[in-house]
Amino acid sequence: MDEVVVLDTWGSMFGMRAWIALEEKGVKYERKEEDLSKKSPLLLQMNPIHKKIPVLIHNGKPISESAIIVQYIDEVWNHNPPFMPSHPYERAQARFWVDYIDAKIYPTWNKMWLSEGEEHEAGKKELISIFKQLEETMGDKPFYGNEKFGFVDIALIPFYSWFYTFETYGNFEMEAECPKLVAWAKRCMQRETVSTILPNEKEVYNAVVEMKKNIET
Ligand code: GS8
Repeated sequence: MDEVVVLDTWGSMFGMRAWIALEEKGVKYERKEEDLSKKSPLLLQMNPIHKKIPVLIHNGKPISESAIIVQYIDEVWNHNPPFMPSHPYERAQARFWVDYIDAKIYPTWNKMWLSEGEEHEAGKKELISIFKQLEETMGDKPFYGNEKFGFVDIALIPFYSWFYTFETYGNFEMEAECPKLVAWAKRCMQRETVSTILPNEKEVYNAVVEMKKNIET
């Protein structure tokens, strides 16, 4: 019997990826909530390099970095439909877009939410252009470049619970800017594995407002 533990924090788009992947594969696991202002000895021991969540602990062995965790889950629990496309070229494309998501969304949001004036405006424009790019490359299939829910969908859908926060801080509307992307997100939300895991968007926003207050005081 496999022992599977996930070290996670509420609201983390990276933590949600591991969580959705496990649910999709029907794996039994225990989720341990980490307080990032007071990291547990277990987190420090299991991810001594980055000291970040999520960490998947499979039979005592740690795996870090959410995109790597999702691919690991796909390889280990391979009795269920794969997240990865079967063709090597399509797999490379999927990895490219997940890498793009990781390199762009969170760093751009991070630049935007604490800044004002020109920097804030530039960050907002960049964030919208990233989502427009993702929307364009998504294609016309029901899921990201694919007929089936897969790797890129798992990597991107957690950000949907942050759309309201991005919109509110950036003063724009995702549905007006990227209608296809929002339609895709709603399709993903029809899956129980996604809708039960993604937190309420207003709660995410309130938590971010609190975080900002704490940084500013
Ligand atoms: C990012 C994880 C991350 O940023 C991944 O797993 O994909 N590239 C990694 N984790 C954050 C919480 S989510 O904002 C974290 O653990 N931060 C703690 C810290 O930086 O000290």
